[in-house]
Amino acid sequence: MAPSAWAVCCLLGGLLLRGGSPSPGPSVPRLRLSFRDLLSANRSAIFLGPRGSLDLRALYLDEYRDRLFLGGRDAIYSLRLDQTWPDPREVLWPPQPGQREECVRKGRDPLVECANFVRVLHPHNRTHLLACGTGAFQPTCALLAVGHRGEHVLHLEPRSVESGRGRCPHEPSRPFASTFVGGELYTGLNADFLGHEAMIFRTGGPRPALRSDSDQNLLHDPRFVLAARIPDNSDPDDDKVYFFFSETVPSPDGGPGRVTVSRVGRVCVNDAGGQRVLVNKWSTFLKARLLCSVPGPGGAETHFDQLEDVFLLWPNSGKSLEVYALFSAVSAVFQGYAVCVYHMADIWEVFKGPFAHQDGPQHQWGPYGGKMPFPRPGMCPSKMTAQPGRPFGSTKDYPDDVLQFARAHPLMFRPVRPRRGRPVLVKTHLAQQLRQIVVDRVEAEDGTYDVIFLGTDSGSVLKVIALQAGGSAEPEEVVLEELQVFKVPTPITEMEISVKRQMLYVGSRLGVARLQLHQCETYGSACAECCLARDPYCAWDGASCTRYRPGTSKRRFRRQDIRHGNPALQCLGQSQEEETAGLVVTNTVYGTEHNSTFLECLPKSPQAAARWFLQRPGDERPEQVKTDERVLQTGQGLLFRRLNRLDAGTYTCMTLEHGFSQLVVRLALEVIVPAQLDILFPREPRPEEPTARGGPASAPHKAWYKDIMQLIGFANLPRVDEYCERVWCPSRSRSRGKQAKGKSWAGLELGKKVKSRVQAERNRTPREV
Ligand SMILES: *[C@@H]1O[C@H](CO)[C@@H](O)[C@H](O)[C@H]1NC(C)=O
Ligand SMILES: *[C@@H]1O[C@H](CO)[C@@H](O)[C@H](O)[C@H]1NC(C)=O
Ligand SMILES: CC(=O)N[C@H]1CO[C@H](CO)[C@@H](O)[C@@H]1O
Repeated sequence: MAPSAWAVCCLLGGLLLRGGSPSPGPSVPRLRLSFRDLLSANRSAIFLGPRGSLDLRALYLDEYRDRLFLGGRDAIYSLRLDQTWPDPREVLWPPQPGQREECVRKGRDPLVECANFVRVLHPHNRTHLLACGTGAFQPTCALLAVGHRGEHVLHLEPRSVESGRGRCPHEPSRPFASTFVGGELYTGLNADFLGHEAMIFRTGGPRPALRSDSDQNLLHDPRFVLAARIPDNSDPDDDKVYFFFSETVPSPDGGPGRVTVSRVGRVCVNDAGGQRVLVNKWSTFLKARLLCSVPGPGGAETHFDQLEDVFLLWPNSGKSLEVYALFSAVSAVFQGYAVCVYHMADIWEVFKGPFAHQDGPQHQWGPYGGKMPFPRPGMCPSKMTAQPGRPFGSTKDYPDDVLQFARAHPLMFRPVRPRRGRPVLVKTHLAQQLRQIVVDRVEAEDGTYDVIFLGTDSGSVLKVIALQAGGSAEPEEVVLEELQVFKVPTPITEMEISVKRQMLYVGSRLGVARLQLHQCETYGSACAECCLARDPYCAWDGASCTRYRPGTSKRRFRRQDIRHGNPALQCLGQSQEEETAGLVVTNTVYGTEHNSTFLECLPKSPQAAARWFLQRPGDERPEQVKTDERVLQTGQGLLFRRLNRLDAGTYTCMTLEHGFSQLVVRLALEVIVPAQLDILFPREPRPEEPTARGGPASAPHKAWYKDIMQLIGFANLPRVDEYCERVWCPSRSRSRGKQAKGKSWAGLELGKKVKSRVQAERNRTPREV
């Protein structure tokens, strides 16, 4: 960008100095886009409902019907995805009559708790959704008619309203997870009014409801994050519902206090409970620890134990599901986040391994080494168990010793370790907290990349890739973009991706935003900029930065290098064009000797480190500028605290990023020495100068002259018009036509006067200059 005269004059005062030389790390986002940027570029759109806030609690992305369903406070919304955003439909669903009053009477907060917060939205069949809300502390479920595909219908079926106990929590905000499988709802929640009793429930089908055994102490103050059916193999009898949660357990080494650990738990879809023991209770529940840690100095591991969110990356056929999990670690001295990836196959292995066993409450945990009953506890009744002579067609047929064992050993001994044994991403000392994760697997020219979208507590989304350099353990993290999706800082509570639409749907309490996954032209209009962006979605097509699509016909012209982001190789022959296209011109700036002056250089990427070079008149080549007490380099440019006449010359600001240097600005600095000023503008006004009667009074205009002198100097008198143009041109072109001559022209007239004065002085005293 061209440094404006404004920048030169006006930045002198209010400079922000960054400590040290500016070389930000890779975890600084390469591109930061504000709420306004996103809206004005049509990158995002916002829906806050008719009352300015939805109090959003549930979001269901329905790709089959091309709809987005939102559960809010006393209302449900439906938005169409295939038309101009958002064309909403609303259904009001307040609590049952009298319920709000009863909720208040029981001591609950009338504003924050005593409403129907819709927390469950699942597809029921081709025309209906199942919706459940807190019902002002009386959970309620109902069927919601949404119409067939292509229709935009939304209404509650009044006769379907029924109790939602065990299907929806009482509280509007407590973590909770649910999934709908085969007409039944699986939930992990605290099901009682006081919120003490944590359970995994199955309700809603023809089978009797099934729940956790409360004597069994299966779950310790759990925070449920996700529930999903994940088939183990092609046998549907083997299907299981997995729950991801963290819990607070007694210290495993027998010490005092409690510790937080993260878990994956599961139950069989065809679990029917036991016949004599565990009647209407889960007979197949097992859980294992999810480990996510980094080795620290001296072999001590830093554990990330609080599970924040989970995203399931479903593979193309033939590959195992990958589980992306976002963890936090919060201690008095340290706050950090980590993303670990687990292969589903590794989770299955742990469930096939030894059970954790403790001889007594004071004993150490160890692997169970005794004789195992058959069928192995946790196994679903299937072809494997129902062999000839072994008629275990249902968990009701399981022998008592199997059920007793399952009851006493719900935990696996081995933890699940992440892919490559360590996180793919670790973030510490963040200004924000991370709340949500969504991942998109993207084909790029040089490979496949998992683009990670992280939702923060301040209403923004980080778009990140983690590059695994060949063989080395430490992945390289590249923060591509930071997108401020909501205008005000508000925690992001929901995130869903539509790969089909290349959109992210981002929810907070306030409402929901639709966000394009990429907008390649934002990176700039030059090949190098496109390449340095390292965005797997984008590539240089010979003319602009556009969405990369593998296998398109113009492939030959595509330039993309995510791994190294090296435009020197990718953009060979392209940068020449940019230079000759006149993207970088030399501008002249003026400073007064002994005064401060600022040369502005704003790299396009904050990841780039800026370097300044100076070529003095007569020098053969530029030399790097030496900074010291007098000459400071800041994040925005070069600050001369006290300008010296020897500082005059041509300054170039280059940025270095991934070994590729880019010329950002070239400035010719001219230094006006005080002697010149004194000759031109003596301290006392001269008698022949215009006075109050003849024109502008001299004393107030001394400041004007000084400003103009800073701009024009002596050496470049022909440029005075150019500079006046630059200083006044915005107001001039705006007022052109309306106001041929008037007050707004005063400055320009003044400039002309100065010019002739300068010329006169110059003729008189050339040697002194
Ligand atoms: C904004 O984006 C939407 C969705 O991609 C598109 O339908 C619409 O035409 C765009 N509007 C403008 C002005 O570009
Ligand atoms: C969906 O379920 C509702 C309620 O059970 C029923 O009225 C409706 O006919 C069902 N729709 C279809 C397409 O089966
Ligand atoms: C032209 C100009 O701005 N001169 C200023 C230089 O700095 C001294 C003191 O710092 C000021 O008094 C001048 O006005």
